[in-house]
Amino acid sequence: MRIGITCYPSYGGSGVVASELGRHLARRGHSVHFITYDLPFRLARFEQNIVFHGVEVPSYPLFKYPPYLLALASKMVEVARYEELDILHVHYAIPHAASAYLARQILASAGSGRRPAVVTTLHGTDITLVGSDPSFVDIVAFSIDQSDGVTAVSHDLRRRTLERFRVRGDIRTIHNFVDPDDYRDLGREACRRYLAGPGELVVTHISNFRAVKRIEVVIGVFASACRDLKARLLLVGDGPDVPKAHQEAARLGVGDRVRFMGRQEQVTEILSCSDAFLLPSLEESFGLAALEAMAAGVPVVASRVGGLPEVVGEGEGGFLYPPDDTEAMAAGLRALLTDPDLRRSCGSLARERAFRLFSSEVIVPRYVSFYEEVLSARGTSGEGPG
Ligand code: GMT
Repeated sequence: MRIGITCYPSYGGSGVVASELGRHLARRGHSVHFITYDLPFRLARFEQNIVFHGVEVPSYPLFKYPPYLLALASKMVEVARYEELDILHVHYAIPHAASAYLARQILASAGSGRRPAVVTTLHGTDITLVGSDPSFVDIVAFSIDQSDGVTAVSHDLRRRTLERFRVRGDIRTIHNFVDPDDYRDLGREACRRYLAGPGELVVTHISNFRAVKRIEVVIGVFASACRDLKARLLLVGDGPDVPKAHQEAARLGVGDRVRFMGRQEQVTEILSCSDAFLLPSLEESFGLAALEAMAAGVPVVASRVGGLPEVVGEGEGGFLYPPDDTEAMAAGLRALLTDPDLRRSCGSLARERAFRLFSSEVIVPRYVSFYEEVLSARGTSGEGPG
C-alpha cells in the first residue's frame, strides 16, 4: 500500500508510535510518506520505502497565527495526488483529522480519480483534554465522524470517545507497541555506572512535564518511598512543569537525589538501568513510557487511570493505585525497591507481558488489516464519503 502518515514529529508518544509504525510498514514493503512539519525524530537515518514531505507554512504580516491546518491540507493534497496514496493515516485528531478531511474534499472536487481513505488514530489528549474544550468539540466530532476509519490506542479511550462524540462507524482499539529488537543488548551496567552511584537504586519518570503528569506527585512519592534508601530519581523529558519539579525537590529535601536528564532521543538504555518506573498521572490514555519501561524489564508504579490497567495489568507489569492514594503508591514503590526478588520477578513478568501483548509483531499487522478493511469497505474505486 501507499500510506501517508501525519503526526507531531517532535517528542511525545503519538509521534513515536506514528514514526515506529511508518518504519515497520516500510520494512514490510509498503511505501510510506511522512507529511509533517519536521522530520520525525526517530527517522533521522535513511530507511528504505520512507519519504519525508515537509509542511511549510507561508508567513505574511497579516497572519497573526500561521495557517498550519491549511498548509498541511495542501501538502496532503499534493502528496496524495503525486504519490497516489491509498491511505492517509493521521495521528492525533487536532488538527490533523480536519486537514485530512479538507484534503480529501479538495481531491474530490478536483475530480481526482483516486482519493486516499482517511484513517485517524486518537491518542488521548486530543479527546480527553483538548478535544473536549467546548470550542473544539464540534470540529473534533466532525472530523472523527468524517474519517473512513478511526482507531484508539486503548479500550478506555475508545469507550470515552464513543460516550462523548457521535461517530458514524465503529472505533477500533489498536494498542501502542514496542519493538523487542530495541530492547536487546542494552548497555545496562555501563549506563548504571554513569547515571547512579555504587549501590544506588534508580527510579525513573519520563514525560512531557505537563500538569496531567503530576510532577509534584512524582517527587513526593519518591521522597516518601526513599526517605532512608540510597536512591536516585531520574527525570527524563522537558515541559512547563520542570521549574515546579526543581522547587518541589528542594522543598522536600531531595534536590541532590534528583537528576534532570532533559529530552532524550533514546530512552531504552536509561530505562534498562532503572529499578522502578513511576507514572502517577491524572489521566493517561495508554502510557507509552510505562510500556517502554516494562519492555526494558522495569516494574511500573502508576495511577489506575485511563488505559494504564490495559497496559500494566494488575500485578503483571507493576502496581496501580488510585491517583489520590499517593501514600499507597509510595508504599508500593518502597516494597519494590527494598525487595530485590520482588523487583526481579515483577521485572520479568513486565517484560513478558510487554512482548506478548504489545510487540510490533502483534500490533503492526492489526493496522495493516484495518487499512485493508477500510479500503475494501470503500470499494475499489477509491471513492469515500467526501
Ligand atoms: O498529550 C500528551 O500527553 C501527549 C500525547 C502524545 O502525543 O504523546 O500522549 C498521549 O498519547 C500517547 C501515545 O498514544 C499515550 O501513550 C499517552 O498516554 C497519551 N497521553 C495522555 O493521555 C495524557
